[in-house]
Amino acid sequence: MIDTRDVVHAPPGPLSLAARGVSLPAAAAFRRPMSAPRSVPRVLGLGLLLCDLLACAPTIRTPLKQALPSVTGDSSTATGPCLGEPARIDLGGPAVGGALADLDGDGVKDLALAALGPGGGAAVFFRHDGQGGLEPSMRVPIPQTPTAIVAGDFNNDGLDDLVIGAADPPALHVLLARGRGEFIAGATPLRVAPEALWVARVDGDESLDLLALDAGGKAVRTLLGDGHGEWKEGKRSALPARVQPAALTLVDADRDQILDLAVLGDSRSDAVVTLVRGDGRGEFGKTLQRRVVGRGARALLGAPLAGDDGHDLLALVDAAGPGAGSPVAAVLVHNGPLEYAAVGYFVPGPLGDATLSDLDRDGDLDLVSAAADGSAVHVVPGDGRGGFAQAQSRRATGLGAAVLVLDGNRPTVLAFGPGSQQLHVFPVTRCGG
Ligand SMILES: [Ca+2]
Ligand SMILES: [Ca+2]
Ligand SMILES: [Ca+2]
Ligand SMILES: [Ca+2]
Repeated sequence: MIDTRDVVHAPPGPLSLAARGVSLPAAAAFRRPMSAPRSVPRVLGLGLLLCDLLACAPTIRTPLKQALPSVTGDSSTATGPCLGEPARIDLGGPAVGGALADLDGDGVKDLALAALGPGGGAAVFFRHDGQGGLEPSMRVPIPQTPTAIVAGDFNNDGLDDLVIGAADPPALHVLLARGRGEFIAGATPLRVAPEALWVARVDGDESLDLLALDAGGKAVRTLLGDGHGEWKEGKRSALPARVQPAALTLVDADRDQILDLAVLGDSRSDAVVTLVRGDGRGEFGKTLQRRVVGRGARALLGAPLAGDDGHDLLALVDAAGPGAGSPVAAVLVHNGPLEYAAVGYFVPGPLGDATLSDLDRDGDLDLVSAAADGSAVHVVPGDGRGGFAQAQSRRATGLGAAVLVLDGNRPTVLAFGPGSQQLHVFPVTRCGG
């Protein structure tokens, strides 16, 4: 049984780290030697874009493995990664966000979800066996409505910590790891509830900061970390359009070693990627570039899609342009400061959340996306040059529109989100195998 009696939550107020520890149930895993601390996984952001996709010839410098587009759904001939039947874990309510962190100190990333439920908000912990097996571990009550959860080593001790955004009233709950599955809890009040959170270094020092999307999606604000697990509200930056949490990312678009903001939003009938310059002090002000990428903004991802530059962008939109009906993934390959080459691929859709992970371990990031209506999870193999092959879809009901990939010896795809009371755990298989 999970015992949460020791869980301590300070009410919103100055962060108190003197609270008692929160312990995960003892398990053999706790006694295994810890591996070296791993760096905080960050798939942040990105950038933006170029030309109207339809008018933009593919100009990626390296040749693609295949000619343009093609992707329209299931295929039995592909050899890339496929998803098996999902296992379902009841959450008692919808999860609003998930984060991967080594909760028990065994060197394997575990899962923490921020969820709603009959008993109120909670952080729900699952221990990961490294093979895709998830064991429910603990449910830590959050005395407010959780809105987002992120993981990072916020006090620089080599242990993964968690931050949970909350509303009613707005606050940031911090769970600092003490090792062996124990956490110290604290909270700090915010002026505006965060609809989503990102972990990044935005003010030039070595400690991790947070970027929060204001409820309503019209502005971001920086929450500057002090390296000890406490936060100070930084600058507020208005966004060029109302932005969904899945449609914002951080990339260094102008290559000045400072992260910039990339957002995908709707402007009139266009979906536009806007790159906004970061000033290195936590403010994002000057528009660097604005690109129409189609119609119907869905999601924006930043990652090394072609080569090792790391600042390419992938925008998911409902259609390439007026009169077009198929959802499109617009890939923007970063060729230099503010230089992008665009190419589009048809994808199954419409899509909700998306993430990038090398599911088949061939060294190239693959796109994992959830249908906006929670009816499917799609896997689109990437070729490492900005190209994508045919999508493979696993359909089921009530999946939720959020996806995460749990890495380990076997990558595992997780689907959850509003509209679903469950966590769905998909094994990754080889198609046709
Ligand atoms: Ca672990
Ligand atoms: Ca830590
Ligand atoms: Ca920059
Ligand atoms: Ca791959």
